[in-house]
Amino acid sequence: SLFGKEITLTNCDREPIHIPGSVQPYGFLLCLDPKTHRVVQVSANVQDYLGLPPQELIDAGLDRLLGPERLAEVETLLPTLNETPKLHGVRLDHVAGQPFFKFILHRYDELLWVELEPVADDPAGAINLPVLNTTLSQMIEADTLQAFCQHTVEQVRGIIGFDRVMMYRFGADESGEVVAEDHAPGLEPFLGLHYPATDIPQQARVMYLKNWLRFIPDVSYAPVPLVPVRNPDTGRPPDMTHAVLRSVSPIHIQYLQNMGVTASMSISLIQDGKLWGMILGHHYSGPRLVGYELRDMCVFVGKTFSALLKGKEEREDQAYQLRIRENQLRLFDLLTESPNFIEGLYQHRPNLLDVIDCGGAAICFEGEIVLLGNTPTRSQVQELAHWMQEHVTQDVFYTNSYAQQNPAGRAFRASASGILGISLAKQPGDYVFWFRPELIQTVTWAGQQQKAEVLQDGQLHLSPRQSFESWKQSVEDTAAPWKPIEIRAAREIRLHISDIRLNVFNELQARAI
Ligand code: BLA
Repeated sequence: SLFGKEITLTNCDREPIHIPGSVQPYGFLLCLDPKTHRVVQVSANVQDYLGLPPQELIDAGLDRLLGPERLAEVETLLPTLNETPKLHGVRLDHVAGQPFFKFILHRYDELLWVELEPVADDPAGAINLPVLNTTLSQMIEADTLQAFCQHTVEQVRGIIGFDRVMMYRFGADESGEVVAEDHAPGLEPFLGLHYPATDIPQQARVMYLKNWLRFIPDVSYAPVPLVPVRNPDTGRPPDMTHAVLRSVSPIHIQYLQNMGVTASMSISLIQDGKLWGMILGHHYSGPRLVGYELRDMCVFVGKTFSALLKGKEEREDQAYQLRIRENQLRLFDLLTESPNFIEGLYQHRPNLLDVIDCGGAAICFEGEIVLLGNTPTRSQVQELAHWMQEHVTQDVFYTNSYAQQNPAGRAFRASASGILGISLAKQPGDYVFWFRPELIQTVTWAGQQQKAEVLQDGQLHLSPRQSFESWKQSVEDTAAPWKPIEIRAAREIRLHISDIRLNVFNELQARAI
């Protein structure tokens, strides 16, 4: 085993997935010395592709595979390489009857990497500019974040033809949620499912920031070792961060197999240098090879998504802000028109529930309590108001985990793990509250009926369904966080209420005089 005795959720982060010393056999690779261009290491399956024993290639030059013309082509490319893989299509002249190979070339870890993939699809049909153009138009024109994600997964599924393509979005705690998906008819939907942060360990996330695409055309492949496994210069296997054939972590292979996945592809989505999410492709009915150009097109879509994302999110925020503002203004009108202004907060629409996304709201006013929507009980709200009086000095208070501040809050975490509260000016004990339910009450998750089995036959049994328990623990007592625009809206409502009360007070005074 990789770690000796035990694989746990925490030592996952330590598996050195960048130096597996082996490849996936849908192609083969050569590592060259950057100065001499001689082969330092080669994957053992060169034998299957070219009928050459790996030992025979060690220390050889590319002239062993290529005739003078093609050799000259490749030789001019080699000095220009960096860590970004470059594609070059080449026929291996010396090997009779061989098809075209795609040469995928890059430079990394003091080596020149030459990866060779036999041509998998019709190269003429690979890059389809009209399709790409339509894809781009749809992505640019999408006017909600949801539509943007949905178009993107549909386009990627159109390109690669997998059974399922999902948009997987990370939260602040690095857990993830399937926010859009496109799948073949008859498959169980994954939309809305949540998975814990530990399903994608840290070192993998770091790697996915450097390398936009992971492709596993055959999940049941047998890894093929490099010969020799260690680079004689460094004494360790070479760093395969940018190698397309990099062999996948056996732990993750097990995870995919437990899900019934037979081929997998994922594309990074990056915002401000951070992993925002990933496009995940699953195929279930056997191996599925996707040619390099089509994979590159998927990377193009991923980069386009990443570039457009900020604009879409800003637009989404603006739309919400507009909705808040409109409801706020209508609420303010109602407040002014109501004979007892506090009635304006709850008796009509819009009311408190419409202004800010929440599950419920409460008003504590001159000893009365009004409840709206999904809330704690009347006496619990009363206690909350007491707690606020004792512990909170700010005019606006918010938390997405009240139970962390006051353990008594656990009793009503289902309806109010999140609390946004404003004190009504001057009057002690008068508050308006908005409540948000515990996240766990509102999410769909994989494996409701199953107990998490961490160890099975001494092996970690991995699947999204099994790993849910650990995610659940990490979000106990927690609601979705309050957004800055919501907090600002609450503050404005507070100011407006105190304004009205001041006006009423002034009018009364004026009449008294
Ligand atoms: C990698 N785990 C991954 C990847 C994904 C997931 C998307 C990226 C690699 C890929 O493209 O397949 C997780 N895949 C998911 C999730 C869904 C999915 C959540 O389809 C939901 C539908 N994994 C674990 C645990 C460990 C672990 C507990 O669940 C560690 C003990 C390890 N996951 C793990 C490792 C990798 C990984 C090591 C890196 C694989 C590699 O690139 O070599």
